[in-house]
Amino acid sequence: MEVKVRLFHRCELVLFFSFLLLLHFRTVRGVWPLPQSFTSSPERVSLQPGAFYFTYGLQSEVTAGCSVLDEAFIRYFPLIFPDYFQKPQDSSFTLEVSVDQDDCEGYPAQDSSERYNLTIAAGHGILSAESVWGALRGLESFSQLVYQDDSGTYYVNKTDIEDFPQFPFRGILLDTSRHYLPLQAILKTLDGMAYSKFNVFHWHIVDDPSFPYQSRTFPNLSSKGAYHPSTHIYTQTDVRKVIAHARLRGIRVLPEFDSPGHTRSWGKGQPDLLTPCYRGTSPSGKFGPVNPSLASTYQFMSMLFKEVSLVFPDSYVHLGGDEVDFTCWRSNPDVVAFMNKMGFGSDFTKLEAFYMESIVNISTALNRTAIVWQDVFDYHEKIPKDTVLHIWKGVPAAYHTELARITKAGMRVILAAPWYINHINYGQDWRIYYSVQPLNFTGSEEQKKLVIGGEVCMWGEYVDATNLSPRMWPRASAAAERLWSDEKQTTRVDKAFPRLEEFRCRLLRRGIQAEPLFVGHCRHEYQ
Ligand code: CP6
Repeated sequence: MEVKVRLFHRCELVLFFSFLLLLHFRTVRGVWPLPQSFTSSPERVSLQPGAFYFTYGLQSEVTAGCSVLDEAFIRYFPLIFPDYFQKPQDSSFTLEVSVDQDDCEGYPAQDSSERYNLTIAAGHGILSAESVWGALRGLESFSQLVYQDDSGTYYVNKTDIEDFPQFPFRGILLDTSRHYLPLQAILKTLDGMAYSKFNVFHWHIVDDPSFPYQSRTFPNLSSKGAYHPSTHIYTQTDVRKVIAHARLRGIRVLPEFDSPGHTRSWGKGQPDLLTPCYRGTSPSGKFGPVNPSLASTYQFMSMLFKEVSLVFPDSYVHLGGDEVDFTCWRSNPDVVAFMNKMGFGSDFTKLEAFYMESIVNISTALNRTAIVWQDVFDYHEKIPKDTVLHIWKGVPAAYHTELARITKAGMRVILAAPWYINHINYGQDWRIYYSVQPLNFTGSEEQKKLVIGGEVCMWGEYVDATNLSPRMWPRASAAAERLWSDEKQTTRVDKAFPRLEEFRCRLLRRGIQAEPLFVGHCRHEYQ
């Protein structure tokens, strides 16, 4: 009798300690951003790089020859085994990948499934997904589960993951107009994005200071408008490389050609596009926004966006529409005459609305869904219903009002306002990015469904290739977890801290210069 009771006690203790261990593995070792459902056992399986295999499952619609996954297997091998050296092998491990749809030659899209299930057992793992894009997310998670002990042996714990993103749109904006970013800096950013499960590269490719996009239709735009006509441009080949690199990582490329404001550089290579500003009765020699009173403007825009739709495969295009200054339009007699002809009186927001509506219609005719900055809604609530509004105002906290106001009108939104990562502060500002609650605004369930995601913006006034990476990482990863993971499981910033520290060390190990969160060290420092 006594023996029985003692045994029972011992069992309880064992249970208790395995529970503690489980908690330990849940909170310390693991995957960033946190999977929706994650169970890990303290039982570990050793992995030997020389006897580790990726295979396609027998039921998989996608098999060898699928570029997205074949190339991902090659990429992930050294990420899983960072300092691989040949040792005698005695047991093998196979990660079997199965995908339901053969979407290997296509591009990731707004409605692509990124869901995956991952099970790790002795000797093998099973990764299943509806699409190759989901399989990529699962490979990333798998690569983050593998660790080394002090002797260098690799292990993975027995694990079950069921995972899918909270929001379908998880973007990063790079601004290549304020400073030119060399192609390598963009490609490296795409690598970092894949590690944090971001899926949209919003390329704010041109703006006032420079026009680096080399257009086939209008080559003068970059030959006259770029910082340098041949070294500071993105050729068609460069753009194709960016799109291909992104596709292989399940990342969409969303080009932005911002107008009618933010277009000073366009004027250098395209005469008569911008509005000549007047001082009194004569032109001052300065130029303002795109001239909305000329038919030639709309012909030019049609041709430019026709080209954009052929070069960029994504079905969304960003049309800008932010921060238009009316001073120059107001000064120009031709614009004022056009206002009268159109019956706009002296309300320049009507003129701006007319212009944006024309540009949105041009992109709709090209089968593109338009994304515009929220300014467009502020002066034109009747914008076509499938247009997506990009919320950038309301920093630091009033963006909830903006979300409520715009979704109330039934419009879809992307939230950028709380994630202006080009801003820097002393201390741990990642905590602010992490604590954003995109759905914590007053509104119906229907309204909440209209929040399709969020975006981290890296405006380029003070950023070029020298400081891009440490300013981006790991702070952007804090927003990545907010956009991927279940908000209820990721409320505690103090719990996120050791996980983000570990993830930051992983970024260093993978050659991404990510700044430290606080005092400390990584087992492998940045080389
Ligand atoms: N460039 C463009 C910018 C900004 C916007 N559009 C911007 C404005 C204010 C802040 C940060 C960025 N630099 N084209 C607004 C969307 Cl605080």
